[in-house]
Amino acid sequence: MVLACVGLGANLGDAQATLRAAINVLAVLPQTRLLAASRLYRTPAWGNEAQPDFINAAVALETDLPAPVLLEQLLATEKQFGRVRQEGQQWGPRTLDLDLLLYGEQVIDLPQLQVPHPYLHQRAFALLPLAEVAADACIPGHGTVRDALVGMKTCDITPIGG
Ligand code: PH2
Ligand code: MG
Ligand code: MG
Repeated sequence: MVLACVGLGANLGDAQATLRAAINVLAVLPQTRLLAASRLYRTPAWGNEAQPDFINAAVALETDLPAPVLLEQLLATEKQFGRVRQEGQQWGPRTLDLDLLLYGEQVIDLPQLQVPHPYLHQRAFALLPLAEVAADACIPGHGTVRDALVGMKTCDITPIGG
C-alpha cells in the first residue's frame, strides 16, 4: 500500500459539483481507499490569469495501484467529467484536472508522469488543500508539505463555506 495524493482543480461549468462528484469516483477506485478529502478552496488562476477562478481540493489515497495505472484512472475520470485536452493549452481553463501530486516518497520521471508534481512545492493552490490531508507527507527534494507552505502567500485562497 502506498499513500498517494491527488490534487483536484476545475474552473469550467459547476466546478464545485464536479470536484465533489470526482472525489466520490476516487473513493471507489479499485484497490484503493480514500483516507481523507480536503475542503474545496476558491483560488485565483495561476499561470494564465485571464480565466475564471479555480476550485481546488486534494485527497489522500491508500492504494495498491502502480502509479501509471493510477494515472490512467485519473485521466479516464477527467474525461468522464468532460475534459478535452487542446494542443498548446497548458494552463487553460478545464472542467476537471486531476494531478498525481505524490506517490509515497517515490520520484517518477516518465514522459507522461512526473512525481512529485514538478510545480507542487511552488503552488499554494495545491499545497494548502494538500496540507489538510497530508501535512507531514514528504515532497522528495523539498521537505514536507507543511514546510513548503512556510512563507507562501495564501491569503487569496479561501475555503468554500467557511
Ligand atoms: N491549474 C493549472 C494552472 N493554473 N490555477 C489555479 N488556481 N488552480 C489550478 O488548479 C491551476 C491553476 C494547470 O493545471
Ligand atoms: Mg494541474
Ligand atoms: Mg493535470
